[in-house]
Parts: sequence; structure tokens; C-alpha cells
Amino acid sequence: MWGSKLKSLALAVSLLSPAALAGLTPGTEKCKGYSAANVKKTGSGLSADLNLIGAGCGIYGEDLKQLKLEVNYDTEERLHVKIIDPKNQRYEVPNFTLPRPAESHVKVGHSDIHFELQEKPFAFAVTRKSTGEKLFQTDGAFIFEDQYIRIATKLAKDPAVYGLGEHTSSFKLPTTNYTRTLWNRDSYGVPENSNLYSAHPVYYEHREKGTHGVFLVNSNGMDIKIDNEVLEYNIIGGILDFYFLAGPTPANVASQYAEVVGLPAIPAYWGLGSHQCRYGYRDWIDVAEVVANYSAAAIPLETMWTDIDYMYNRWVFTLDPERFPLDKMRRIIDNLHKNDQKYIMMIDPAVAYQPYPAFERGVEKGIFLKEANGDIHKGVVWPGVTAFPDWFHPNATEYWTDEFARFFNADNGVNIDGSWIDMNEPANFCSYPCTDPEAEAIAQQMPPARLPVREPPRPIAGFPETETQQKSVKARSFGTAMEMLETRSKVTKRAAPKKDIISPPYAIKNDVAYGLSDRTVHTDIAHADGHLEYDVHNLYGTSMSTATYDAMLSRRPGKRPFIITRSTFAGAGHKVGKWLGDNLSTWHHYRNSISGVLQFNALYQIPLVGADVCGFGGNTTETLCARWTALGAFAPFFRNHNGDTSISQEPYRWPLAASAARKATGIRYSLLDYLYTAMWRQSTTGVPSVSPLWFQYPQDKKVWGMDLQYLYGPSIVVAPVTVENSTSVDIYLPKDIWYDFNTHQPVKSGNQTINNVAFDEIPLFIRGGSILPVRKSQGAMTTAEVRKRDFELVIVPNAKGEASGELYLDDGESLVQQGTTHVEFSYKNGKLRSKGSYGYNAGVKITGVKVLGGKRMVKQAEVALGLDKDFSADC
Ligand SMILES: *[C@@H]1O[C@H](CO)[C@@H](O)[C@H](O)[C@H]1NC(C)=O
Ligand SMILES: *[C@@H]1O[C@H](CO)[C@@H](O)[C@H](O)[C@H]1NC(C)=O
Ligand SMILES: *[C@@H]1O[C@H](CO)[C@@H](O)[C@H](O)[C@H]1NC(C)=O
Ligand SMILES: *[C@@H]1O[C@H](CO)[C@@H](O)[C@H](O)[C@H]1NC(C)=O
Ligand SMILES: *[C@@H]1O[C@H](CO)[C@@H](O)[C@H](O)[C@H]1NC(C)=O
Ligand SMILES: *[C@@H]1O[C@H](CO)[C@@H](O)[C@H](O)[C@H]1NC(C)=O
Ligand SMILES: *[C@@H]1O[C@H](CO)[C@@H](O)[C@H](O)[C@H]1NC(C)=O
Ligand SMILES: CC(=O)N[C@H]1CO[C@H](CO)[C@@H](O)[C@@H]1O
Repeated sequence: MWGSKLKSLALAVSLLSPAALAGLTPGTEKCKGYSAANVKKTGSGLSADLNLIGAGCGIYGEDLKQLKLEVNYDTEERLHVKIIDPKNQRYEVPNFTLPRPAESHVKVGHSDIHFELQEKPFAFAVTRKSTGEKLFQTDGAFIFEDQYIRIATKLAKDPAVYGLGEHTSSFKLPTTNYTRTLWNRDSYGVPENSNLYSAHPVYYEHREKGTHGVFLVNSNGMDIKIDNEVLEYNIIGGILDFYFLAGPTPANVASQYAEVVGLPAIPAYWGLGSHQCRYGYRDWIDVAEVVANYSAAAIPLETMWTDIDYMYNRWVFTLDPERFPLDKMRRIIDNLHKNDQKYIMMIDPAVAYQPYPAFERGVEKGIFLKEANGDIHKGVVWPGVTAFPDWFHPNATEYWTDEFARFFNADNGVNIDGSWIDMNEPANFCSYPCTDPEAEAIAQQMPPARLPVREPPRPIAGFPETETQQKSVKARSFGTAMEMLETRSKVTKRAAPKKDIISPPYAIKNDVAYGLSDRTVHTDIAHADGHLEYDVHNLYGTSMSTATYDAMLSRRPGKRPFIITRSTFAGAGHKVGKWLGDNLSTWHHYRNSISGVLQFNALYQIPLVGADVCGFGGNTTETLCARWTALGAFAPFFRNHNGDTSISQEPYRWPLAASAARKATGIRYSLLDYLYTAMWRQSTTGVPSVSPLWFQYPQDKKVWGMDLQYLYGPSIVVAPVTVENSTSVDIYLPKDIWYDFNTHQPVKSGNQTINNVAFDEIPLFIRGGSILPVRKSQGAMTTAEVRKRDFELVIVPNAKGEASGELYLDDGESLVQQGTTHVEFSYKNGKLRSKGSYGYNAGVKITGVKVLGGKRMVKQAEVALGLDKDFSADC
């Protein structure tokens, strides 16, 4: 069947003529492509040689003469297509960064997803048998040059395409004259449609008959252009390594994608509590006061964070001995731990190029990125001149683990509970070619001047010494960074850059004005194992995440590391969570945060995600902060964080924000096990814990473009007010049974306006057919307290009077659980049943049941149902 051109492919031939899709990148239409020969059928796919037709078009370099096509039917829903250079080993995303699924094969005839080959010019189509659709369909203008690969596919009419992040575009991507560029970068306040911190070369295309996914395993810089119902990849290196995922439901695609990139981690239970941070806490006094002020305002605070302020001159693995002295920091952390609260600090990858132990040990172990002549590759980051760890170096993980063990030592160091890693695109403040980093550091005033030491302005609980005025602290001299530098720095000579590695002939749209090496590690730097930064740039954040995971695990063996990163690549969710970076305190970014959360949770399998609540840059307002706090409580990762030049924005600063924090955190905590169960479900199947409405209502076209309303867990629709000063929101609920979460009153489906939404409230709707396990968490200030509370079941029958739900319980922190409990609840004909396995004794019961139903009818009963065996009860 595969040896020759088939009759059934005749149609494809005309559809796939070179002219059909030409034109998104000017000049490519003249390219004649390749022809397939030597087609060999295997039991589960085929292979073929691809021979360049004619001399090639040489658009961005010489065309490769011969390529190899390898097609494998991995599973019934997954097709793997690779196009490589058979003569030269080209760069491929290494397995140690993204472990690939184990090799698997199904017989060609058994698969729902099919590969159709057109031999001349070479083109292919991927079809879904069950719906009879072409999911992917290339044209003849296929180009494969050393630094430029072009392949394009036809999309559906009026296409609904999602993914290709990280982006701040609408969740449903624009499809006219649109370019998505993947090249990770520090992106404070960047314009929309620009490349951001992370690279996720996967898209989901949703159609009436089904959803499919296309994942390209390639970490090189690329532009993906969408226009005129065509999607075109323009890639500057690597190989083509596609996984086609057949769906057909959106959740199926999510699961199939998780099978390829790895199932995401379930976070520690406490990590779902509320978090507070800011850049600009000037000293330990600020940190201690925030904790005390939260408590005084009766707002739950699970975890206190510190940004880079704590460091001595911004050197990682140091404390500022005057502003953040070790004894005070240890006391703050001990106090937090005594109250079942947690503490997290930021760590950047760039190590200060200074004579201090963390740098010197790095030099000794050889782990910094180096120039061709062996000198350390220098950049300029917060501490001034810096060196960047090479995560591909054989000693790198050991170095990182050792630094964590020393600095974050539980007995005599800063005993953190989680880790926050930033600037790992990696960010560099020095523009290419950065010939004089020392001068650049001075010009940019890095590190910034330190604020004067001050005394506690008022007594702080837990710090008796603040109750009597302290003698002023004598400043300890460390010398200035520059003085130290002078004793140390030497002139470094850069190797002459290979022109094409620095400025490849095809220039991706790296923001507006930046070259590939601008404001990051230079692309001509070779890693210890030979990998070029040009190829592995987009893997820096994920490699750092893995090293940090190992370092955290080694501090607390057996416990799930809690890590939040800024830069990610496909598969990162297996180990870390992600915050959406440096957004602004604007209503636009408040709305936009929903698309960010949906992207990472539902599409990229990084479920633990959230934006900086109340906004990072600029000044928030009372109502923005109140609304954003309520919205942020319905993201998996819930943290207030802002910038050093912004006004303070802890929720207790304003009555409305404080009230929103109390109410929304209260609801979040009552539903914490509902969220945790959804995240456990995602960690075992890939089915997202937060999703766009089209995941559950795929046929309803009205929800395809929706990114202001979304599903939190399987059963709750979140529909925030989205406009400044407004107290109403226009919503659309798909055809189904709905109830208001707060009032338990029925709500009709369709378009409607929800009025009188107070500034400290957020509209929530429960979908008919659900059973929600709700903790009786009233007044609980920590997740440890939440875990001690009993449950109430809220039963929300569908049109047939039936409902179902589930509850997963474990110890909340062990990587390997001794025992877990998983209960499935069902409700039918007035009977509530549970069925499950009961390996974890949570020590709590179900003590109440509420059944919503009919017009305003609510049944409520006190019960005493155990979570240790199956039960059946009339309700
Ligand atoms: C990754 O591992 C798979 C299966 O073990 C292997 O087939 C593939 O060649 C490896 N890829 C790379 C880039 O090392
Ligand atoms: C497409 O977008 C670019 C900017 O990204 C703009 O310069 C150009 O004019 C647009 N073309 C059309 C046809 O709208
Ligand atoms: C804590 O609350 C006190 C009293 O309202 C206030 O003066 C102080 O600025 C607050 N400090 C911080 C860091 O929130
Ligand atoms: C690893 O570190 C040791 C010192 O701990 C050093 O001797 C060795 O050369 C390093 N390995 C490499 C590849 O740099
Ligand atoms: C934020 O408010 C502070 C204090 O009022 C002010 O100094 C600063 O300029 C404001 N920042 C912005 C971006 O408006
Ligand atoms: C919202 O109300 C505030 C206070 O009245 C006002 O300053 C602001 O301009 C209003 N914003 C909009 C968008 O109407
Ligand atoms: C109803 O809601 C949908 C989804 O938000 C929206 O696209 C549509 O414009 C609304 N229709 C009306 C008449 O408001
Ligand atoms: C640079 C940038 O825009 N970063 C973030 C700002 O805010 C939104 C949502 O809050 C995020 O999606 C962006 O990534």
C-alpha cells in the first residue's frame, strides 16, 4: 500500500499542489521541494528517502540534498512523523530534557489517525478515520536548509487554533496576519503578539467534528505564521519531529499530549494555599510585619515570599547581613512554621562574578558557561557582572544541590519550603555583543544602591527585641562590589562569532528590535557537552527547573518539591509550576491572566499556574486589587506579588481587597479538595483541572472564543466582572442546568447579565450533574487547618436528576504515598452512593448533604458518612 502512489491519494495531489499554500513567507512559493523515493512499509508505518528536486531554491542557505522520512503509528490516536538528515546528526531536543514516550507500535490498519503520502512533490496529509477529516495537510513547497525549515499546513475554514505559547494574545489565536515567535526572553511590559518567557510548540485545532493536536518537538527559534487558513512553521534549526494527536475530544488531546511530554506533577497540598510576595520588601522588618498584618486582618496567609531583596548586593546564595540577617530570618521562618505557614525565596541562575563561595565553588566545579577560549561567559544581571550555570555540565546538578544544601540548610540556614526561580530565559541586561560587561554593569547601576538600614518602627509579634528601641546596627563592611571586582576581573577575549549562529539568514521576529543573542546568553556559546546555545536556548529554564527539583528533593527527601519558574519548555509541568511573569496592574492584564492560566493548565500540562494578583508593574487600585484577588483565588497558583516601585498591595491595605481576600480565599479553601482532586486527576490522566468552556461544550460555537469565563475543576464556571468600576458582567452559559454557587438558586442557560456584583465578589456557577465535596473550612487560616475539617457534599442533579463527583485524599506532600483514598460519588433516584478505595485515613467525615434541584428546592440534611468504606444513603 505504501510502495506506490495510491488512487485514493489522487485527491490529495491536487489539494496539495505547491501553489495551494504558498505565500506566508515571501519567496517560498518558488521552491519546488522534494520527491519521495524508496518508500518502505513497516508493520507500523513507513520510511522514505526525500530527494531534493532540482538544485533547490536556496532561499536562506543551501537546501539539503537528501532527507529521511520516518513515520510510526505509536498508538491508535498518536502518529509520530520525523524528517531528519540521514547523513549528519542534526540537533534534536535531548531526552534528558524532554524524555520521549517509550517506543510503541500499532498496526497501520488499527489506528484512527492516518498518514497519506504524496510522492512528487513530497507532501503529506494526516487524517482522522472516525470523522473522515484531514487534520494536517502540507504543500509541495517544503524547504529544509541548515538554518531554515519551512513546512505549512492547511487549517479548517475560519480556524479555531489554540496554543503555541507563551503568548498574551487572545486564548483562541488570531488567524489573520499573525506570527507566533518562540524564543524565550525576559519580557517586562512587552507588547502583545511578542515572544515571552516560554516556548510551547504545540497547538490544538478545534472543529465541530473533533479536536486534534500537533506537537513539534523542536527547541530552536521559530516563527509560526497563521493567515488565510494556513499555518506555516519557519524554524531556524533542528529537525522536524511531529506528534499528531487524534483527539477526538479536547480532553483526549490533552491526555495524548501528556503521554508525550510526561504527566504533570501534583503539587503539595499546602502549595494551593494563598501566597504573598513583593519585590521591594526592604528588610526583615517588612517581611515580619506583613505576616503579622495578614494575621491581624484575619486574611489567610499560607506562604510568605521574598524576592531578590534579601540578597547581599543581589548575589545568589547570600543574605544581606544588615537588612535580612540570618538570625532574624530564621526566627521569621520558625514563627511561620509554628503556625503551619511556609516560606519561599527567589533564586536566579546568574551567579555574581565575585570572589565569594558560591561563585568560587562554581569555578572549581567548572559549571559556568564558557567562551571558546575557556573564559567564563559574562553577562550583566542584578548583581552586576555574572556567570551563568551550564545545566548541561556534568557537575551542574551537584553544584546546585550543594549550594541549596548549604544556604537553605534547615539547621543553620534559611529553611525554605519551596523555591522560586526567575530570570531563567536566561535574562541578561547586557546587549550583544556585550564586549565590556564591567562597564555595562556600572552604566546600568547593577547592583542597585542599598537602602539605609532602619530600626523597627513598631513592635512586631514574635520579636520581643522590637518592643524596646534598638541600638542602631553597625554597618558591616563588605567593600563595594566594584572594589572586589577590580581585584578579580581580567580582560576576556571573545571568540570570533560564527556569523550565522549569531545572525541566521532567516531572522525570527524576536520582539521588535532584538537579535537572538541580545539580552541573553550568546547563541555561539557551547555547553559542556557540546550543545550550542543556539539550539538549546529555549531549554534553559526547564533545565534549571530540573536541577532545582533535584536540589529541593535532596533537602527534603521524599517530599514533593514546590517550585515556581518563569521560563518553561514543553514537559516542564512534570516538575514545576509557573507564574505568568511581570504583568502590569491594569484591567487589560487582569482579563488577560485568564488566557495565561488556561494556556498553561489546559494546553501545556503545567497545571500549577497563576498571574501576579493585583498586577506586578505600575500601581494597582483598590477595586482592581479586590477583583483580581477574587479572580486569583480561582487559579491553581494564587499569589499576590508586585514590583519595587509600585505602591504596596497586600490585600489588607484596602477594605474591599481585604474583604475580597477573606471571602474568595474562604471559598477557595472550602473547595481545596475539589481542586486538589482535579489536579490529581490531571496528574494521572492529563485531563486539565482548569479549562476553557469548549472542553466541556465542544459543539457550542459560542464558547470557542471565550476567554473571560472558564471552568475551575470539572463543575464550576468562573465568570468575573471584567470592566473597571462595573458591577455587572455579561455571561453566556451553554445549554445545561446551572446553579449560582453562592445562593444555590437555579440560573438559566444562554446569554444574560449578572448585576450587582459587589467589588469583593465573583460570580460562580455550578454545572448540573455534579457532586462537590466541600470542606467546612469557615475560619480556617491555613491549609493544615482546612485538612482537619469535615466535608459537606453539594449535589447538583442534571436534567435527569442524576449527579456524580469524586474526591481524592492523600497526605498532601509525599512523593510516594503510603496509601491514598479515592471515592466516586453518584446520585440517582434520590439515592447517594459512594464507591472507592480507602488507603488514606483523613480522619474526617461527611457531615452534611445538600441537594439542589427543581425551582429553588434545596434539600439539606445532617449526616455522618465515613470516608473509610462505601456507603449508600437516601437524600
Ligand atoms: C530518545 O530516546 C528514544 C527512545 O529511547 C530514542 O529513540 C531517541 O533517538 C532518543 N532521542 C534523542 C534525541 O536522544
Ligand atoms: C501584517 O502585520 C504586519 C505587522 O506585524 C504589518 O506590518 C502588515 O502591514 C500586516 N499586513 C497586512 C496585510 O495587514
Ligand atoms: C502593617 O500594619 C501597620 C498598621 O496598620 C502599618 O502601619 C504598616 O505599614 C503595615 N506594614 C506592612 C509591611 O504591611
Ligand atoms: C567536576 O568538578 C570537579 C571538582 O569537584 C573537577 O575536578 C572536575 O574537573 C569537574 N568536571 C568537569 C567536567 O569540569
Ligand atoms: C505609583 O505610586 C507612587 C506613589 O504614589 C508614585 O510615586 C509612582 O510614580 C506611581 N507609579 C506609577 C507607574 O504610576
Ligand atoms: C472608575 O472610577 C474612578 C473613581 O471614581 C475614576 O477615577 C475612574 O476614572 C473610573 N474608571 C473608568 C474606566 O471609568
Ligand atoms: C451571547 O454570548 C456569546 C458568548 O459570549 C457572545 O458571543 C454573543 O455575542 C452573545 N450574544 C448576545 C446577543 O449578546
Ligand atoms: C509581559 C507580560 O505581559 N506578562 C504577563 C502580564 O500579564 C498577563 C496576565 O496577567 C500574562 O499573561 C503575561 O504573560
